[in-house]
Amino acid sequence: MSNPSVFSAESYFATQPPPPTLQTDVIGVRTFISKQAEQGRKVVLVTSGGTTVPLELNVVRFLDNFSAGTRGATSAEYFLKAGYAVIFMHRQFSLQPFSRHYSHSTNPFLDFLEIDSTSSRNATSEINVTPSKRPDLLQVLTAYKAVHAEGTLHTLTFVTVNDYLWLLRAVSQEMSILRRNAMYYLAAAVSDFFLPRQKMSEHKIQSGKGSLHIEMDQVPKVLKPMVAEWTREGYIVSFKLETDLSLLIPKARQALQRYGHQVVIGNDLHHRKHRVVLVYPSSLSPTSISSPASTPCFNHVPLSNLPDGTGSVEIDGILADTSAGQYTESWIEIDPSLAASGTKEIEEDIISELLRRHQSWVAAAPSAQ
Ligand code: PAZ
Repeated sequence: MSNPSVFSAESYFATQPPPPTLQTDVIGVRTFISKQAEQGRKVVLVTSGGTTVPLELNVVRFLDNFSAGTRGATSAEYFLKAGYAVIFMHRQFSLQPFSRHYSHSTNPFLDFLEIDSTSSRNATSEINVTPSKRPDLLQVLTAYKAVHAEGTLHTLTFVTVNDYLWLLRAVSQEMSILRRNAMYYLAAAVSDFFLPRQKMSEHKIQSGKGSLHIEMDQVPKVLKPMVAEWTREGYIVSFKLETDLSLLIPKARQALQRYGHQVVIGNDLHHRKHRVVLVYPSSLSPTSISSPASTPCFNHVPLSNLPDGTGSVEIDGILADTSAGQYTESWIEIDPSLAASGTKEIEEDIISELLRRHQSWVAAAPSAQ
């Protein structure tokens, strides 16, 4: 660790303690993976929701971010539907596959239930599901029960960025035995800054001394060791969130250039539910397989109000070569009103495209998988 505020992944894991449940979590993941491998399933790790950054050891205050886990929970359902086994690593209490349809704030389940006071079978009244809500509920419940019966969903939780990093490393290392049959879909909104344990105050930070100054350290860029060391040939999909649209494509390209993984999905905060861009090295074009019958609706050209991000660009003080040709973009866009009403979910099209590309990645393995 030459610059004390910039941790390498190695120095991070050497100095920050693992979460107490790590060993138990790893055993559960190992068992799940070996069962899925026996059954010949592909496995995807979906990370979802935001990480917290505690400010005290006895945590009273922490930094957090906006992510509700919608992208991750929704995507996990589409992976399951496609026959993948899913390790769903999510922020505690964020949205989860299936139950997300009945979130306490947007669709409280008590509103789906009625008391049948006409029933005379018991002294107590019976509960019924509101008839108009039954078809949707039946659909979700059927898919949920099927996934449970098949044992294809394994859930892990994190809260802090430290929990997240330790879990990500451990799960990735466990999944590496699947080689190309593993996909990593990193949709969690992970803090870029944290307070190392050694700098935290033990007790609640006291007020009364004027303003509060906290200097945070940069969270190590773990995609680098993830690609180079933790996973073996796995198909890695990272996400890039920006609020400045002009940075989206250059930063996605820069990430591919720096870390050497397979896809970056760029999204901007306010349009993320109906528009994303998949950026990938042009060398990974899935030509070895034909398109599925239900190819999603794509816009292969950037929308007119978006920058195409070609050429070199200065990012974080570094001149990045983001030349077009080396990278290819596919925009996926759905009708915003359909996305807002929940009639259509953009994740359906994202996953459909990734499945095609992952299949191509598996087929292109140097030796048979
Ligand atoms: O959780 P959500 O559905 O509200 O938001 C999803 C998202 C924007 C967090 C995700 O699509 C994403 O971009 N994750 C990576 C964020 C980043 O660290 O750049």
